[in-house]
Amino acid sequence: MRRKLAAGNWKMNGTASSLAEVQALVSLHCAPSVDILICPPATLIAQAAGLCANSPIMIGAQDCHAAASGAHTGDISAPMLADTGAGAVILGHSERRENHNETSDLVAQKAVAAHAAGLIAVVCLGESLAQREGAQTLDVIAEQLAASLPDGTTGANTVIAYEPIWAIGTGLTPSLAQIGEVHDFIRSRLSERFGVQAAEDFRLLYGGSVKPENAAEIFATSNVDGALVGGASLKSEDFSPIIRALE
Ligand code: G2H
Repeated sequence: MRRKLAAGNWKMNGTASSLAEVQALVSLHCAPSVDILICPPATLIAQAAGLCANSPIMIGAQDCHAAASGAHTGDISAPMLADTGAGAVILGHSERRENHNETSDLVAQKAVAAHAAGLIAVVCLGESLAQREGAQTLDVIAEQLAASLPDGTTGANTVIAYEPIWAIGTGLTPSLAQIGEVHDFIRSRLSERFGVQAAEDFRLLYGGSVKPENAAEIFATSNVDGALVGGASLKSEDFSPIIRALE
């Protein structure tokens, strides 16, 4: 039985005062029946992890370098993230793919680094609006899924997040049928590659304009095991009801 996961992606938002939101979630969710992951900016990981030290809430990062160390000015490696208290790292978010020209091959290399450091890789996939309108969605997802997951990927070390680019931060969400179609497709592709039993272990998150008002119906959709939440994860008063909708 897959444990549901509510993951928050703060993106490039938050300063020390935002740690009050982490503290609020720690207080509100002492014994959750679902997993909770908060991915603040790297500057806050250590402090956030400290606040969650005696809590089931996990702190994660939003990216890592593929190398463990070296001459990569400004980058942060997976072992460094683990050292600061992170338990997971988001990889291949469309904003990384677009703004930093990240390819699926690079995402796979980063996933290898994350796994080696003991981090759960939250690997993001998603089509653009032009690809959706061109009926290319499943082809794009198939290519990204195949190329972004390295050998050694399991449901224990990896979570898949489906985030249609056109739904990110726009307030637009796909229909429940569209979400279900892609999630069912991802599960079937995982079955082909890793086997039916192993594929059942993967958590498949939906991401893109998830909010308290639409969370319950999204979570009732086929093969949706949780959400990767951006804007609505910044405030505990928004993220907490999303967590509760999953419980
Ligand atoms: C998609 C999501 C979080 P938002 O990027 O990864 O952001 O919920 O703001 O659309």
